[in-house]
Amino acid sequence: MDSKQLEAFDSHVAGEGKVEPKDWMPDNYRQTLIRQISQHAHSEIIGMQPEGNWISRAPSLRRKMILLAKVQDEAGHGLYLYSAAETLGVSRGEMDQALLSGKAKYSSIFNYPTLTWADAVAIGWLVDGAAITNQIPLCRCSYGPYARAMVRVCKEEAFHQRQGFEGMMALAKGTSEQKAMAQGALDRWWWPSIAMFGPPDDDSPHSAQSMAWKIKRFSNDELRQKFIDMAVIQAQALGLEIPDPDLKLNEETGHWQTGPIDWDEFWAVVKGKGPCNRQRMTHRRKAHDEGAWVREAAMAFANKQQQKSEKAAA
Ligand code: BYC
Repeated sequence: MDSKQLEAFDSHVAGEGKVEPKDWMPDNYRQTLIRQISQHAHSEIIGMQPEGNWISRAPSLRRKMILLAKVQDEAGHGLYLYSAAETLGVSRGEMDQALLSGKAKYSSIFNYPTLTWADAVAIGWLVDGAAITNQIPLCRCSYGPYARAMVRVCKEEAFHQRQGFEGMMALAKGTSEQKAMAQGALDRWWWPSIAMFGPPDDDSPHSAQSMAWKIKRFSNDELRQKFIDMAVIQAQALGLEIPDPDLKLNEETGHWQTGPIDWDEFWAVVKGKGPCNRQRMTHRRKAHDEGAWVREAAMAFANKQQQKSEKAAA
């Protein structure tokens, strides 16, 4: 590696310059982005499953239409992100294989089941709320294609979060059974949602370098705290109780302090031992196999178009 190139790269990034696909970049920077962007894309695609399960059982036509549109949006996010990762020289096929073989991760949060309609709604409120807290700073990521993809993703996530909160409000202000459903969903999704920000800072191997490269703008714990401060106030507005007897406002810092997070559970889920890991991957592999004919047809069509344009140019 040429030290002058590295120096120029570091000072470009330090001065808030964007890195574009054809620019020189250190190999570790490229590999870090491929890892993060592809895993982010996989999370969007696997993330369609827990909510998708409720499309046929949504309680009204309006809720069904909203949920269908939201799940389609998540597919779109996956596609923007796979495209952004492809600009770094990795193919879609390689990324698919990494997911299907279990080499690449996806977000821990999608390995939990959606037991009731309220769970599907709580995903919109809490999981999309966590996602947007994490993703707004990514709009300022140093890698141009990722930052630009995030701008559109965040606009859609903001809508998703609001529809989730509105759905929770309808349940929380409904009958006592509906309110109990909303509380049950909050009980199930609270801890997984705050763990979703990743391990604590002193146990996060990638954070320091990713922050130096301005890929990450805030640490895992900083983003987690931002989310907790927002969600606690929202839970109060809903009249629901956060399932944490140790939760308290720290008067000095102005931040809400939680009890201990169960990191053993988090790592078990990341390593494949969550309640739904096996189901999510079985479903994904089946969908991939059943989509083989679509990929073949798309390739045949692309080849035909290319031959046509080569013929026209000859
Ligand atoms: N789950 O050093 P760390 C969505 C892994 S999609 C599983 O802190 P980093 C949505 C991490 O990958 C939500 N694994 O890593 C979709 C690393 O392992 P590897 C996804 C996790 O990268 C549909 C190891 O732990 N969002 O929002 O600096 C509907 C050490 O961690 C998790 C994104 O992907 C986890 N939760 O920071 C609704 C956002 N956390 O890779 C919503 C983009 C950590 O070395 N990604 N790990 O094998 C990021 O911002 C960062 O990659 C993370 C982790 C904050 C997630």
